[in-house]
Amino acid sequence: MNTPFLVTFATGAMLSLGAAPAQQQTNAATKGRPNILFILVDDQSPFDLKIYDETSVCRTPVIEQLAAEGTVVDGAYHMGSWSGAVCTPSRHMIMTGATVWHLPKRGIRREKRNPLCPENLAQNCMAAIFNRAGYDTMRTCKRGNSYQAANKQFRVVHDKVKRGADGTNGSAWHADRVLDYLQQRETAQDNNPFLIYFGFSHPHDPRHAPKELLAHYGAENRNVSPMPSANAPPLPRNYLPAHPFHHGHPKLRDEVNVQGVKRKRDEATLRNELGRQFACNENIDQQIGRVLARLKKMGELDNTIVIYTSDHGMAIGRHGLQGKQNLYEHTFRVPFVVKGPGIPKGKRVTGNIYLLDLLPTLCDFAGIQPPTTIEGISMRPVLQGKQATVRDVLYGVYAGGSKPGIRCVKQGNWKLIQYDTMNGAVRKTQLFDLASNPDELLETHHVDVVVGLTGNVPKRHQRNLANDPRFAQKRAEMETLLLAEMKRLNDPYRMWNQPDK
Ligand SMILES: [Ca+2]
Repeated sequence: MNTPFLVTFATGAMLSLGAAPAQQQTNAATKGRPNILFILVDDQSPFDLKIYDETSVCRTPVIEQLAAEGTVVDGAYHMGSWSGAVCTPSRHMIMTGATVWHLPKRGIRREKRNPLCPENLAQNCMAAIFNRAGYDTMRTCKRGNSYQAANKQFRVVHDKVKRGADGTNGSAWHADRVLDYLQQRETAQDNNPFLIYFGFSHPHDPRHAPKELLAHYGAENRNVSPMPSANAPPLPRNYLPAHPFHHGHPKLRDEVNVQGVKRKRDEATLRNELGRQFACNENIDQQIGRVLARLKKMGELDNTIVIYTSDHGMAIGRHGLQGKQNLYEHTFRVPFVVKGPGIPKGKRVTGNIYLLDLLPTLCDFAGIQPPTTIEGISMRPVLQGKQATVRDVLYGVYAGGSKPGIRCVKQGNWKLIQYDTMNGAVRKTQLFDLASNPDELLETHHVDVVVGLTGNVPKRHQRNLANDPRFAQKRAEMETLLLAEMKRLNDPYRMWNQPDK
């Protein structure tokens, strides 16, 4: 713990020395600190990837190599959203390390500014912190649905929505921006450590992917065949033709208006859409490979912390849902892989991390004292194998549709999800033991027609346990825990069965 204070002191001392040239000061202050390559994809379930579901047919050799050379976090989550645009709060949390109800907005109509948001949040975002510490900061990402006041503070910014199938219109464009930047650093002999925010606009819909990859996954960008292609990825184990009750957000774009899917949940449509998703994932994987190869050639890779994650997960047919506006594990969880100096190779850790823990973690690795606006916890001890988790209890929210919406709480293998939506018309509780029911299978997954489609025969106990009297005490415990988390995190709403305050 001594290093952050020493470096902070050193940096502060440098800043007060008016006489020395700025470049010289920075090099001295930052010597020996790691580079950071933060890779963020848009809308990817961890279960798309072989590293999280060995049955997945999605090819991502570069991510698998990262996992082999680094550490995979199994319990990585985004905290949720108060907006249908789940990206927006997620990306605010990544940028600031603040929790979901303390962001500049909180989805309350006619409220211009969240009174619980710290005044100085934008001055303590990722780029601002690392600029002050003498890092070179660069960002490429999709434009929009994020924290513009934070994004613009990177010294170099190339933000555009690039969701085309190929080259200059797709994922390669973002990689090219990073490669150009690395070339410029090399030409200028820039030796400052860098923080590169390497974001993609994919695999977010419409999932346009290169033709050869689509062909591999038996998918079409348009004119979806009414019969499933033999090469298309299989339906997920927890696929349903429809969610058993309304998800709570009427006319939600992601559930009713995604190009090529709309309201359809049939096998051919969903397998085609998964094929498109996997093709986009593989294309991203290739682009990451180009950047990592360049860093290796420059001799920078061994001193670079590489983080791979997504802003949130995705349903695409799982539980009969299509979008990212739910709290099942496929959507509440994110992929999270880290490789870098001092991080064990080929390890898996539970972690229980949120994306908002990223910023304090980066500060920790870079020896920067984190600003007080950061509520996240450094996961460095977890990544270095010194402890298993950073917290015991995880909270999730979706309040972007009818209020109060959906909440979940997770402790160990137990997870409670509650739905209070559609003006009281939907009031549901789900309780899962994820150790024995990791796919969160419901009664409906036991129906013959569903089993016929997925080929997955659930075990008897793989169902929602909320109304099973044997688990009444566990349900009560989890409900108590949910209320405690809602209070702790300043959730402005309460569920139907909770006291108002
Ligand atoms: Ca997203």
